[in-house]
Amino acid sequence: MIQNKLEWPLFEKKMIAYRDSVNAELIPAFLGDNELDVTKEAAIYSLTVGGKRLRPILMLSIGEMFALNRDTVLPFALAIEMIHTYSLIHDDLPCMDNDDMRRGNPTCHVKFGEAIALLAGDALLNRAYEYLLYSSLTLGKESIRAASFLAEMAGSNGMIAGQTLDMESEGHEITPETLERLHRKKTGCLLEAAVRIPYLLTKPQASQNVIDRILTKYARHIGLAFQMKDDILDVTSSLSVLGKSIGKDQKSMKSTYVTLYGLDRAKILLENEMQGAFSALEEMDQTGLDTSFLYNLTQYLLQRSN
Ligand code: GRG
Repeated sequence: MIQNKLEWPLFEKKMIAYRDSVNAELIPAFLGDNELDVTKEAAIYSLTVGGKRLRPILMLSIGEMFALNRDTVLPFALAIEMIHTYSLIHDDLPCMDNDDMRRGNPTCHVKFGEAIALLAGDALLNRAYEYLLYSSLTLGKESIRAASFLAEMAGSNGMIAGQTLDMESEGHEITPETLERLHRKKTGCLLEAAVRIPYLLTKPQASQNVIDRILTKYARHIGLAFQMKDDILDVTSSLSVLGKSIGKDQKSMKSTYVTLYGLDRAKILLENEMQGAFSALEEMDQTGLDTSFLYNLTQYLLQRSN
């Protein structure tokens, strides 16, 4: 059993503090000294219309768990949110999922047109690495290694491979194995980067990689759980709560955990993944790390309504 759990109000207070600090630093990091133009305006629109900031919060809180200096983790927390936002802008484009609503607001291409939305995504992706590479000049070798890992997780064998499978799977039923592979890549890889990068930044010795193994286990379970929850919300929630169109997957004949297994079984699969995540946290707890915030965050993922 995990020893330390936070009282829920304290957890919420910490979540708000993390989210506020990300929100305060995200736009300055994206814009730098550059002048605004319509592409940057479109990118800033998508960065500021909402978003739970889950990936930066994972990074900052895990960084704290390892007693890392916040300035070491922050560039990664900001860069991963830029990459995540680029992926959502491109995912919503007419040539991909063709969505009108995201984060409770019109999607980037609805607001700014398709060409500018495409460029806004490109701008976010490039700025994320520009910002990281520049930060690495002072942060050193480990941060270059961590940036390379982020690129791998977001790249053509990671998130983009997942999106490719997603595009290919439209219009026909896929096997449960393909569905799992798709989501391990599309949703899971970026979450895995968020969970493992703070540890990579601690300059771990090869002999300590038991921690990395536990973090990987934790990340992979929350990755699948996150997607299962997303699929469940797609049929049980509403546009006003979720902030994006619902029932889209079924309309575009995409296989989801709900279409393949049914709602009740999808809920059981979600519960199993969450148990896997909690068991990884218990292993982490036994190494002497303070997993209390992560414990509550994992519960929050299970309970989230958007
Ligand atoms: C276009 C290369 C490319 C990739 C797109 C992430 C992705 C790949 C598509 C998003 C499709 C989707 C809705 C996946 C479900 C899980 C997910 C990533 C949801 C959005 O993440 P949240 O809930 O979003 O963290 P907020 O808005 O809170 O940041």
